[in-house]
Amino acid sequence: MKRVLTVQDISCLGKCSLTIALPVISALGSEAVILPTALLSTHTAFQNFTCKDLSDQIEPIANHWKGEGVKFDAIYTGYLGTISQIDQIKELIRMFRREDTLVFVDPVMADNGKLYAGFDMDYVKKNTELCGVADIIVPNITEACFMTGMEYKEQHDEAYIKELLARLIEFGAKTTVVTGVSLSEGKTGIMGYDSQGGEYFIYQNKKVDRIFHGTGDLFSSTCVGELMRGKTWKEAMQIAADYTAYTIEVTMQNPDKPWYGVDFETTLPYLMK
Ligand code: PXL
Repeated sequence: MKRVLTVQDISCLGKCSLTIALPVISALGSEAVILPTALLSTHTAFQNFTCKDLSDQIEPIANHWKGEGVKFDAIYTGYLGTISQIDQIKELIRMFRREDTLVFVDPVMADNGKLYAGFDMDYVKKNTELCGVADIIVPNITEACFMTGMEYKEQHDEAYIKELLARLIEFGAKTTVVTGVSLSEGKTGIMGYDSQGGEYFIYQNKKVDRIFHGTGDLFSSTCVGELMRGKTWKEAMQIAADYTAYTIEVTMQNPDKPWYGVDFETTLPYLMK
């Protein structure tokens, strides 16, 4: 069985980061090993959330694993807390990366043209460095704009995304995928570029005009799980985009849906098929 280390926060309530990564990766048949970077009462879209930084746990946990001879087939990072923590995660990757370990970085820090609460341009710079050591990165358009210095455009075309991809590739990841790409009216999806094959990939789905938290984490966790099942990056991205779109559609049909996340619990059986 493949073993995936996923490094991100625990938002106790909110359906995002580890509370999505753990069930999704497990459902897709890989062992999910978690390294919580912070403990929050909720995700940061709530008011008055509590947050306990867990940076001081990273090194002792990593050293214990090293002593146990633990090996990972993938290391998947998501929402991290602080600049110094990103340095710690880079060191963790250096410690555990083998030739065939997939390093998948979702540089979670912004959406809809804005940085999430608590992040600034120094954090962006540090997250960009982390992207540089990854095999695959999956920023949304906002994150890609902050990292590259390009203007954020809600309305965009293929040429604009190609320019974003060209600049992102310079950071060093082998495969770069921009999410939240809408190339025609009523559609949304992804556009990616693989620098080894020199190939672009576009995949579009029906767009739902409502933003849900945690959908980026659902997309990334599904990609990682599918890559571990042997899918190519293009297949994994397509499955993850379809699954995320389907989950949003199902959530919209639930009159009792919580405002803070999607009903991935209802759709997990579909993903496993
Ligand atoms: O879904 C991304 C995410 C993860 N973790 C925390 C967040 C967010 C998005 O807002 O606040 C704590």
